[in-house]
Amino acid sequence: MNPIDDPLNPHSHEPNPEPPSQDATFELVVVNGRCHTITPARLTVLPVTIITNCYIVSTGHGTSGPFAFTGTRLLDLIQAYEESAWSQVEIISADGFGCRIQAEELRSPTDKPILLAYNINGQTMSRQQGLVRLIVPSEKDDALRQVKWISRICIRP
Ligand SMILES: Nc1nc2c(c(=O)[nH]1)N[C@H]1C(S)=C(S)[C@@H](COP(=O)(O)O)O[C@H]1N2
Ligand SMILES: [Mo]
Repeated sequence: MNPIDDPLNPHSHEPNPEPPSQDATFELVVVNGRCHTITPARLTVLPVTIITNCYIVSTGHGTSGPFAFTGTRLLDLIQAYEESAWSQVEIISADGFGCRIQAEELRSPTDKPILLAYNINGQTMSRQQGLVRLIVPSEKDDALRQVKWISRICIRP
């Protein structure tokens, strides 16, 4: 694959403004290959985490925020389903965008954890706003890790 087309090696670009579909359900593939269907409603019954004062920092079209995001810690979702040892996780959207996160980063203690967000400023996030959206508060440029419209999460050994 041409590296420029690899969703896990995202490059600076104009973000897609429109979701690839209306359905916010995504697939979670665990290390043994089993696939779980995760709806936003399923996420809301996992432990709730709120992070405030988040900015989406885009070099292309400026900074937006501050936002408060409510969601499930990515680590909490993984721990609810994964029984095998794992070292990294891939988060992919249906418009061919995504990122890879290492276990060490997810496990290191922080008051602003990486989140699968379903609310923004106390309201249900619209599909256009990214439902379900990966929020990586530590990211400071390009917003390349703030993946909108997650369609698949793949946990890797
Ligand atoms: N699925 C998806 N997520 C994405 C993108 C995209 O094109 N597709 N673009 C990224 C980039 S480059 C930016 S700058 C932000 C833009 O976020 P915003 O639409 O909330 O401003 O989304 C990020 N997440
Ligand atoms: Mo961006």
